[in-house]
Amino acid sequence: MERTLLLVKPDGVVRGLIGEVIRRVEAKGLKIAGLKLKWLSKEEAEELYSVHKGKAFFNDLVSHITSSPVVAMVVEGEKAIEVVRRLIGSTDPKSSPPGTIRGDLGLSLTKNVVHASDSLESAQREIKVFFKDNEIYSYDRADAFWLS
Ligand code: FUP
Repeated sequence: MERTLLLVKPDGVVRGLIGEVIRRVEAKGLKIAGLKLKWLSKEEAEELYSVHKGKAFFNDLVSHITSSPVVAMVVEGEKAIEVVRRLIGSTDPKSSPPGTIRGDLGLSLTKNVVHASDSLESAQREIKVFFKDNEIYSYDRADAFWLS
């Protein structure tokens, strides 16, 4: 099974959208294998966004993601990385399709409600920013039969 990192970003947390994001992950049939509230340090934020270092928007990204705690989830399922990317929608909420998390819940490019890993390599690196191995759990959903 594939694992990915999904974050409810500070704008999602302070706007009271934690439950709405988790609801969509659960309703889709994905499994939440890890879950925590964490306030990132500047260094952790720079590691999370290391691929964007040097870009014009890097400082704004780091400053936003460290402005309140975030909710971090390890989401597990078949093709979880691609499925969660489709669930969240495209980067800019203004043009993200209705039905997606960003399309339904936001307007701002930087404050775009959620973050999700975009590849296996980034998922493995990003999960380590938030979770130790023993904070990620294996268990079965009761409806697994109906979702496979
Ligand atoms: P995504 O993977 O959809 O989160 O998008 P990117 O990795 O391209 O961008 C990472 C974050 O940078 C997004 F949350 C939005 C933000 N961003 C800007 O603020 N300005 C830009 O021009 C591009 C991205």
